[in-house]
Amino acid sequence: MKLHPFMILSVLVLSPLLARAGTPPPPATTNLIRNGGFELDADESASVPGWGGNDGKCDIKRHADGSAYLVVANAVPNESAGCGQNLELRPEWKQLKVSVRAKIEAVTPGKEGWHDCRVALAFPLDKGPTAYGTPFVWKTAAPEWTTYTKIVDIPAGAKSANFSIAFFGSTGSASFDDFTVEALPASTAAELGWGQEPLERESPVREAICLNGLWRFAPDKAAEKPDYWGVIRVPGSWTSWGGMPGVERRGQGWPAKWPESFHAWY
Ligand SMILES: [Ca+2]
Repeated sequence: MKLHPFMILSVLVLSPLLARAGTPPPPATTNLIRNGGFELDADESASVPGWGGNDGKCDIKRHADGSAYLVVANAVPNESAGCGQNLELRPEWKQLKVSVRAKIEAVTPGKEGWHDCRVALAFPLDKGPTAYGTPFVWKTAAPEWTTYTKIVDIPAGAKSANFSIAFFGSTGSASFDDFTVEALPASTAAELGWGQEPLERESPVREAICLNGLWRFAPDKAAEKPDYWGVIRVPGSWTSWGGMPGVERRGQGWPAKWPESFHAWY
């Protein structure tokens, strides 16, 4: 895709202008979710420690080996069931690697496209509407225990992430265990981001994909110079304008300063 500079203006306008401060990232393998294995105080009825929003439709059950897992079930059409957890984000985190082991016994979707079983992920923003990075959606049963993993971009300016494991406006029953979330700093994110943008099925005939993320990017000589390709965030700025995110990795031989007339490849 070849873009003229004026096309970038629309990206600039849509993006929150928040600078990123620097603090050391935690080890990449740290699970940021509290009680993601559902083992804490698992025998306390109607309580899932670390998880809020439980309205009695979340329960703890046991595998054959005695370890605990979460069951979410809703039998009333047009109602919802689930529990959630809020995660504070650090400015240097670029992406979240979300993983869960799940067994979806039954799902009957509701009227709206989001009325299904899902691990929902919302990023409330100070400026603009809440951004969504929903990692996993089930509209039909998947009755074998399966580990699902996805890498989700953190929108610029997001200070927290709200996770929900839920049936929204739908009925069914599902089991979950080993819920983990790891933060990926910029260097790791640049290696893992391509082609893993969240894909959401809105109906049997309609899917939506968010193209925000890390893109390969090069000034105008990309075709004849393979090493010229770098990495940029979308949305983002070619320059450091307004402190907003932009170039993650420069290509070899890029000019120190952009020329007045400038074309680029994404
Ligand atoms: Ca467990």
